[in-house]
Amino acid sequence: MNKNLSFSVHPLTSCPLKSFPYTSDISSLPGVKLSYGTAGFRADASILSSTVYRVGILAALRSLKTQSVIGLMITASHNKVSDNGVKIADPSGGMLSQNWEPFADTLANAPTPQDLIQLIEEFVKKEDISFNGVRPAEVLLGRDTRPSGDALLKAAKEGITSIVGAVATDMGILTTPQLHWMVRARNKGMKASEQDYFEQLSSSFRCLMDLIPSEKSKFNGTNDRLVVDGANGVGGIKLEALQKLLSGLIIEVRNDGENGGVLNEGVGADFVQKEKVVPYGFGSKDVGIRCASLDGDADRLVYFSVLPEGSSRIALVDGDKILSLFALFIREQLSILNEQDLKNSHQAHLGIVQTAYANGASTNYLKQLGLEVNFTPTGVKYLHEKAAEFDIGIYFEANGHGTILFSESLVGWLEARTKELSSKSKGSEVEKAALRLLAVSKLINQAVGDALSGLLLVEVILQHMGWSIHRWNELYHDLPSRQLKVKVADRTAVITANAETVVVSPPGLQEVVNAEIVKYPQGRCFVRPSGTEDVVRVYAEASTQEAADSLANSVAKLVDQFLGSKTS
Ligand code: G16
Repeated sequence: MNKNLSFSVHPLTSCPLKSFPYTSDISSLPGVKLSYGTAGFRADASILSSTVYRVGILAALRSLKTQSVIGLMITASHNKVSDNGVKIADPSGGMLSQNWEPFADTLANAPTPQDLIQLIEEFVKKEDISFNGVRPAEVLLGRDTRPSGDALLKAAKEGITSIVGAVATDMGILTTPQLHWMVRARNKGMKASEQDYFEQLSSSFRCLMDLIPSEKSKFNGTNDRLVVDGANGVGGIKLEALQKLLSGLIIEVRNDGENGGVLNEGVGADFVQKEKVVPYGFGSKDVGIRCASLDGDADRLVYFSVLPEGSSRIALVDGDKILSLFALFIREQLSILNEQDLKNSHQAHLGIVQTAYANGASTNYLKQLGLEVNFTPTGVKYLHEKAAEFDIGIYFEANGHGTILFSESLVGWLEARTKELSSKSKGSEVEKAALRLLAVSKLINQAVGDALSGLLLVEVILQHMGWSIHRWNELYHDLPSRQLKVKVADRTAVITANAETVVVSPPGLQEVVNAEIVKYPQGRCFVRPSGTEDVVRVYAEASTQEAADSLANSVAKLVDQFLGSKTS
């Protein structure tokens, strides 16, 4: 390992690298090809130090280029505990600009130190990146609770501080959305500590609770109780801290990682959503209680209730239903403003964004509400970008990853209008609707999907509606569905189009999938390569569970025939 290779990145830029460790991991692993993928690099933690070091360099360069604070999060989210990963938060708090992903890929896969140096030199020149001596690069670092996080954090710091003047600020163990929130807040000149995050969430939650119409029944008895599965990750720990600032809600956190449970193993949002069974620690004692599940880094949220049959089955309330609940509430507030506020020049445009995984019944429901529904490929980066085109854009993946975006111009208008109304029409329905929307824009994470802020918004909307989880779940009935993973020799051989609904390569695969789909009433099925795991995913929907299972199984077999099983 070449620990201290000094060199100058580009003679014109005065942007030298001081040291160059972790160079050999990737080149010593023939056949390993890393891709920035759906949400950053992910792999077995033991091979990631080189990658994390290199992403540290990338983060510092991104900070110099944008003259802003950048975030670097070490997490593999819903993946198993022995995996880890690394991703970048851009100045807005959103995902790394897609323009930089090819650079991230080549950087991570550069086989030798010389290749790496050359790549950086070329990129710095092309992007005209320099250190002007005034504003050094600054990167905020976060990590989840994975045991490998500490060592990888060190690698990230070394990568960042390889760039002259660059500052790496360790924000500690965080949820992924907390780090994204902090990056956004820092770049907006706002207070950005964890305490500030908790205070913003709790004060906007309080504001929404105070605005619940008095005639609506507030939660009582078992209804003010929520039991949360923390996936044995960071989310449960943070929720326990946050709930100290909340009133009107009793939260019991299970699987908070304290009792020897393993991260994401038989627990967490991904497990609950895919397997549709109770997570570890839940059972017949919980029948009738509102339950929620976070994933390993708390960027996903699903709800469920335990079914009374004495089995481990649940009624799942997934990301699509969370989206529908949010859409109903936002639509209600917007229609008050759009119809009753004569001074409303804004007439905000509400848009919905889903992926092909959205249950067909949810899309029909949203369309029946008269809402505009858009589709993007899987990956928050795509949904977020689309949602940002609206005054209010609500995006959710069925897996529970999503948020609500408010345009700056709408937030500005709401701020001004609520001030005007507080002097002229205090207590009016119009004022309350504007205040509610403003509070939602502060409660719900504007940078990325956030299970903690999403959970608080669900809770307050249920109280606003006077709804139980069962009433909420009755909004529409999901079509039975099944998701399968197929291990193949090379998942990158699958290329899709039309928001991942059509396979364009390998040739002929889509045709045989189509021939299967037509055999099933209300059949729908698609095939796509995962961006976070080395598998091809198959999703099928049909009028009965048996049919959905059968469609998914036959298509999985076709995928296997076309692509060949993985040999390892
Ligand atoms: C990440 C992305 C999500 C995506 C999920 C699964 O979630 O942020 O947008 O839905 O991976 O992606 P794929 O099917 O490509 O593996 P997380 O929660 O793991 O960060």
